[in-house]
Amino acid sequence: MTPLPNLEAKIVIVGCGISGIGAALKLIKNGFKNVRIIEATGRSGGRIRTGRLGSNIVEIGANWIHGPSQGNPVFRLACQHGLLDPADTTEENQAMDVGGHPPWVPTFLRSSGGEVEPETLAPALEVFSQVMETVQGFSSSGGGEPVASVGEFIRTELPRLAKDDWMAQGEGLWNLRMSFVNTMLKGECCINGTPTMEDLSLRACGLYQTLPGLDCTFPRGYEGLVDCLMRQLPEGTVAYNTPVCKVHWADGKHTGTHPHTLSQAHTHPVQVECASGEVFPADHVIVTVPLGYLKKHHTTLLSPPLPGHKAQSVERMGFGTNNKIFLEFAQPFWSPTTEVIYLLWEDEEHLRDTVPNIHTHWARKLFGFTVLKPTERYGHVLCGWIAGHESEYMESLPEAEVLNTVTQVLRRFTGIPSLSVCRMLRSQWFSEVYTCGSYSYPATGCSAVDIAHLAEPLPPAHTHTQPLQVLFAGEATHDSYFSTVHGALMSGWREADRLIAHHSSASASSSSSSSQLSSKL
Ligand code: 6YU
Repeated sequence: MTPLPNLEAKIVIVGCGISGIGAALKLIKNGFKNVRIIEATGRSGGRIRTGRLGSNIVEIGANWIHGPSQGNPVFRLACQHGLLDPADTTEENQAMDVGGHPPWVPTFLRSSGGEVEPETLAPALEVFSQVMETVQGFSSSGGGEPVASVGEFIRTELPRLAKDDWMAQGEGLWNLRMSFVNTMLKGECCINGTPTMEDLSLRACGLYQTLPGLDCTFPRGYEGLVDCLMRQLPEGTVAYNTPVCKVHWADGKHTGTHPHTLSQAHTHPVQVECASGEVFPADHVIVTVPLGYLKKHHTTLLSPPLPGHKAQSVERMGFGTNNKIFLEFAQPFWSPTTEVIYLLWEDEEHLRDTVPNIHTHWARKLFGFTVLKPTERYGHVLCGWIAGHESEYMESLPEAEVLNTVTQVLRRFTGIPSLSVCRMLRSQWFSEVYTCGSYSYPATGCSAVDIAHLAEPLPPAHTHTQPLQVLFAGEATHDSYFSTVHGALMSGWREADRLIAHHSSASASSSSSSSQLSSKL
């Protein structure tokens, strides 16, 4: 007979994003009675956040279900709760394999004003795609990379494949196609969440796995999913506006720093100390704070601090910024079929995805805009995408300055001097004190081992005297779906399963030792 877990164990989850909510629900559904979530802010959902631009809903954080098919638990839950457009859930959509790059209908605008025909850029797209495929090949074969970063590889490989062919067609065309390559590099910075492609590990970028399915959105907002899950939690599970400042645990080497009396520290090995002074004693804590927050605070958040190998992986793994700038227009300047508008700067140094001067040129890092569809639902709204330090700088500027700069850029690229924006809303993920950026990426120098270290619980090898105490979940701890909502959710479930298994085996060994004892008696 399978032994029953100790359902009385006190479990505290730090963070009420999708990974924390997922962990709590799984534990409660498995009968655990003492599960609390402690959340620093006044809301649930973390980086899933739906906002408003006038009467439109817009996603400030996560946008799409990446790979909406049966292998994706976010898709399954969204279907169960009726949160998607039926047209997005067809077998046909689920079977489409887009490899993380949905085939959007593009419009290309150039900095000298006006459109560039897609056919003119087709050879550049072909070469760029070819190089990116080679990049994936290195990662999947697990070795033999000639250089450390994806950016460095592209800088050496792309001109080798492109130069003679494109040069033969004239310098103007060569330059235009190289501008397109810069735009694609800036787009990849947004997708991967890296400041530049030089920061993305050639060895590790292929760890990220895509799922089949044509990416889709939540017509009534991503936060609808969070609301459905939160309704299943018992009332009072979450303590809001309660930042955790220290997690006290026992590694058996350091003398305790527990803020509570010795007797309480004895009965509950972990003490979760909050900025308010409140202390939550626990048997186990699941820490789900974003990697950006952990990078900044890990030396003080845990006492004793993280073991060296885990701290090094926290520092080595990347956590970057990707922001959105939503713009609403009275009338569209794009065609009804356009799904993405790319900006091609024709006067830039080739093969560069950073700007020469952030203060004066930050807006050049915008790779372009996606069009919010369908128009009947959203009106005429574009979403600009900007990654990296340029994006972080943008956050620091007054809203009016951002609006003015982006309007100037669009006037220049469209050649419409009267173009104006009705409303603007931007995200500021780097400035969010409990997030410190957007999502994780495998930085140059990282490998799968670093992600494994991030997910490793404390103490790493638990024994009867050193029980399992601090567990780690959150998107950055998922070995193949990091940087996504489904990766975050699955990481929360993984840690809940770890605790369920831990308590089952603990009760198995205690029941077997008690049966050994009774047989002796
Ligand atoms: C996805 C998408 N998407 C755009 C943008 C962003 C993200 N993602 P949470 O942060 O949610 O929760 C932690 C909680 O902890 C939080 O509430 C804190 O307040 C709290 N906390 C912190 N400190 C605390 C303390 N001290 N005490 C108490 N509480 C504390 N994902 O699937 N589709 O379209 C996008 C996008 C702008 C910012 C996204 C997307 C990422 C997800 O939003 C994110 O992973 C999860 O929501 C995180 O949940 P969580 O629970 O872990 O943390 C190589 C290669 C790589 C290839 N990567 C490409 C993949 C593409 C990913 N793309 C994403 C793109 C967009 C546009």
